[in-house]
Amino acid sequence: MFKKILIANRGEIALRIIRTCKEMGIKTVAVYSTADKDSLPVRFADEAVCIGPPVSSKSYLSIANIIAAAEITNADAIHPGYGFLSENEKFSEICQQHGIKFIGALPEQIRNMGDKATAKATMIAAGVPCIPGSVGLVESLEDAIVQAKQIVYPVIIKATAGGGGKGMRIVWKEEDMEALWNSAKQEAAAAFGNDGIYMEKYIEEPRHIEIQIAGDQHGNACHMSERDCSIQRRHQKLVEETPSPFMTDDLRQRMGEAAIKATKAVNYEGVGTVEFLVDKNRDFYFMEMNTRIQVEHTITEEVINFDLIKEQIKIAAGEKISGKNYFPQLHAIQCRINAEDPFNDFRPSPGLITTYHCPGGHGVRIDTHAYSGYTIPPNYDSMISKLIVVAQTREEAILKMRRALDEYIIEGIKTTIPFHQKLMMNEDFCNGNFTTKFMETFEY
Ligand code: MV4
Repeated sequence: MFKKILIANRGEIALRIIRTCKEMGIKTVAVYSTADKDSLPVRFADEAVCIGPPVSSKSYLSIANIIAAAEITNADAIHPGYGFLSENEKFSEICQQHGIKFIGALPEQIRNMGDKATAKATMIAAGVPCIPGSVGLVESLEDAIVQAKQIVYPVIIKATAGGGGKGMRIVWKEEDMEALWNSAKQEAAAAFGNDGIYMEKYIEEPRHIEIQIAGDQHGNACHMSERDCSIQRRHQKLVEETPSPFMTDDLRQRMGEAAIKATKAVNYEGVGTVEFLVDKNRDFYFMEMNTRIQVEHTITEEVINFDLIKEQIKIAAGEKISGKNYFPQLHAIQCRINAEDPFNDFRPSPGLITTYHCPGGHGVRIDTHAYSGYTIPPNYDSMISKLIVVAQTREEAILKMRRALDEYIIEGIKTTIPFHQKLMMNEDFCNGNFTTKFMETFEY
């Protein structure tokens, strides 16, 4: 087992990882930018190393600075958390070259799943259902027009280097293709330095349902059922829950099997997520595979009573997983509490937290690095807390979430707490009647 893990991240996830390391008897190294010198991960880690100024490119994204910090402190592994360098092929490879275990996917897995057209081709070959569309990249505008006719409009064109909606365009009719093709290519070139585009049939009003998976170094794989992440705004998830209110036992069985096929197809090592779109007929299609721990891993942990960070560390150290799948009996919901004004287009609201009081009680979990007197720097993601509830049923979980939100007091900044309070009272949400389009029409 590792003796010392460096956490190449900040905020709640850095703290989350430190907690598990402590429970496992593993020493921890926090790295921090000057903006984070007063943060809880820095206080709670055994050692802390400053790796640069607030701007991420010179600190949390600086491979050289992070490797130097690992060498100085003699860390034998690095946990990247989510975001930042967690799905960076080069970082995974450089860790390998320095004899430091990267607690995440191997470089070639990151590369192959990061290129969405390659990922899709891999999944088709493995027998995982995919959305009908182009085979590989679309070479030209003329080619796009020919293929779209075969696929039948509406179609969606997607940047192969994308994900998260960048370089993605919905095309409803042929006469719109040229302008949308050109703008997607331009956006992809600017954002990713790669303007490769592929095409699919556009699925209207889908649900975003993902399967948590794990694979070990010995070829074993298992799944831990689904999370419903359909409540999103501009590709930012707001609420996640498990099980999905749209799920059936049969669909879970089949999506779980497909996710295992995906895991085995890439000899996946570590914990990961296979994202699917599910249409109104409950047909499901592979969308992307995430080779990292996700923000919403918490709800899966609550329903299976299992520490996914611990599992990541054990898999990275070479331990075997049992290979049995998980079909939980509880219901968990997570609300992402962001330092944003939900009544002003979710505008970021960094600054000093003057009052902080968090809810508690049975079935309530909070993952946060916030405290009274903490100043949220303006340089990073605006998520400051995750409020998670777990209960016997979805109805009880919603009641518990309403109660917990009412107890949650954060003053000095604007937060998304009032948004979540309205959402938990919404009839369609409470009936499980929502798709990825929900936020486009939700008024509160
Ligand atoms: C789609 C789609 C409909 N049809 N693909 C959004 C981000 C990227 N991961 C893929 N996305 C989508 N791909 C086809 N063929 C709709 C979306 C989509 C979406 C997916 C999941 C969650 C929220 C979404 C919001 C808008 C569009």
